[in-house]
Amino acid sequence: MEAKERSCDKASQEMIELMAKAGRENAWDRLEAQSPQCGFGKQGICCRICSMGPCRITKKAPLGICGADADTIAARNLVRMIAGGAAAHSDHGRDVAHTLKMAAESDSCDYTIKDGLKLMEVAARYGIKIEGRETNEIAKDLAETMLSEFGKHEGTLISAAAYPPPARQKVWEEFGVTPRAIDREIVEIMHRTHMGVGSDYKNLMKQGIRACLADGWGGSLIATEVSDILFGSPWPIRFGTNLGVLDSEQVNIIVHGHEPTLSDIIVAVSQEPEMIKAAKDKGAKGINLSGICCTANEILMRHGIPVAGNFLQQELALMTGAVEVMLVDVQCIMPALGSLADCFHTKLITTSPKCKIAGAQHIEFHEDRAIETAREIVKMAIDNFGNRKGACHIPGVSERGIAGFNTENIFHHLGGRFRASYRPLNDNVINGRIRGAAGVVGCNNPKQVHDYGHLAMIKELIKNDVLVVSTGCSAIAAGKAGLMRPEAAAKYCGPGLAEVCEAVGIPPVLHVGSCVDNSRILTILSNVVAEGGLGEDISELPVAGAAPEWMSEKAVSIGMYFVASGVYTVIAEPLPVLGAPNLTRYLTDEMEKDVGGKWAFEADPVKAAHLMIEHIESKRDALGINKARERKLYDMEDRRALAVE
Ligand code: NFS
Ligand code: SF4
Repeated sequence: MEAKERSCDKASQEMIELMAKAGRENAWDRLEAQSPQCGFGKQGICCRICSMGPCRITKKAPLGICGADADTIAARNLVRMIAGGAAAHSDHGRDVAHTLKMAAESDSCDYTIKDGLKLMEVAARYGIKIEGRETNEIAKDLAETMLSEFGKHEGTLISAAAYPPPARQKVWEEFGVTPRAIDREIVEIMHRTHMGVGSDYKNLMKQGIRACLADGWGGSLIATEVSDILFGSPWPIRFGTNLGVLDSEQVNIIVHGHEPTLSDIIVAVSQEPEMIKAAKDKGAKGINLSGICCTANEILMRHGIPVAGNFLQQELALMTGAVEVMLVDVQCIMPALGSLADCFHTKLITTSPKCKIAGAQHIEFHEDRAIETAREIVKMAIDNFGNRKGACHIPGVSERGIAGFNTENIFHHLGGRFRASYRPLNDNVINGRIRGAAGVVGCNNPKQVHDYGHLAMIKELIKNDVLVVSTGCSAIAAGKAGLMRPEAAAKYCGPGLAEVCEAVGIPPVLHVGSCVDNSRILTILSNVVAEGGLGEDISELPVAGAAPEWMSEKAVSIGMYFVASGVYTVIAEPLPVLGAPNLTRYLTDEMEKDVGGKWAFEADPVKAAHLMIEHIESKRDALGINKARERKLYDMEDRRALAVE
């Protein structure tokens, strides 16, 4: 298969070709070796939950040995995927909450509270007393309250009552899916899907819904809020992206994975004058830090650190031969990196006790000696600079853009300096300049042409005046394609969206962070509802979601919490349920009656964009904002409202 059938990204094509020439294997080659993939797995109708099985559902054998049918088996498999995804996000949330507790309790901790204002806002939502108290006391109470949200035995999540619109909370209450404790919902999935517990697919899905809500409005939201408190809230910031950000003359350190606790400290340490001097002593021009996957997004949003690439570029980055250290924590790290790093001087370093990889060196990272460990790792990279084997091969391809948008600062950008509110956004949706908004998020998947699904979909959406917010590997794809430059508005947008973007100076695709930061999209939607004029519930908004190249269990949890929050969500690779007709009908149709949102599966990204646009227009019709109205010219007041510094 030719490189351009594998990726539409120029830098990646170059590296894929290089790998082929060098006889080195990557995810695309392994996909070919795995093909054809198992049809039972694909359709979700293989069960190996007990040792009477494995059972596969066929016409001849429509029931597993225990009597489970296709709907039961596929539903159990799907909710177990949600458990995996919700666990990954939420365990990350737990770890940052724990770091907050450490920062609050000790003055000598390497972490401090960087955003005191956000701390107050979040503490107030959690019902913590603020007046007359020290920052550290408030932070400690908040951290402890958050940590108890994971395992409490009574009540429901505080955040599920503190963030979503009241109408949304009522939908969940009536349907019986208001999340209780975060860990509890995940454990209950594992219980309910054990052999011989429930077989009613709808009742199984109901628990999947409750668990994903505990992720989106619980664990992930905690990860986002606490990261802002500890590492600083993002602010619009320029950045460079793609493999061309690597520099053959500098010591290259790539951080890869998800949690900001380590990477944020690496940012600080790699800028220390002694470290830079040490690098220069070894003949390098300096230290060049970059990121891959969501940990990249975390330090991009807060420090403008360049992004070397998204999920499918992790092997390609190593192949440059220019990476001294690739430092990984958890999630989306291919085991293949171990043997590939062995072919180069590159040191692959694992840091989490949760993640050890064959072929990698393990340097355990503990929050209580963060700076010390970070210095040790940066020094290893510097010492490794002289060990490169042969010439580096870095594609000369990179792009620039602006990232760093979040729930709070979109206020400033769309509201202007003197009108910090969502009013101008809502007004522009109501008057139709912006038709609506779409969240395009998620992974890469070698089954699709790398990045193509994201880019084709996003371009079609903005061409039709739909504002796009993006996270994760999708955001990286958009950044690499220049869609996060403010100039992209004139080039790619319909006239209404272009007008708004140009007046405000924002790109048409707003980078709102990592995958746990999909929680920011939830809080943005809550704010839009609260601002008024677009209905009472998220399900009434002219919005849609998509993960055109999804692959991970986290993406299933994310998709499901969007759907369960009332958002129509389209994905390319179908959920593994197509062998279960009733379950498929439930997810893609009937579920809307229960929670206000539903799934759609569409492989063609442009067709998928049109499904989203149709949905947005139908919501506009229902809101009564599509009736023919005089389109007033942009008056002075509007301009003032949109002006930024
Ligand atoms: Ni999200 Fe981030 Fe990328 Fe997918 Fe993986 S890095 S948490 S799961 S692949 S977007
Ligand atoms: Fe087969 Fe039922 Fe056991 Fe699954 S739980 S492997 S369907 S017998």
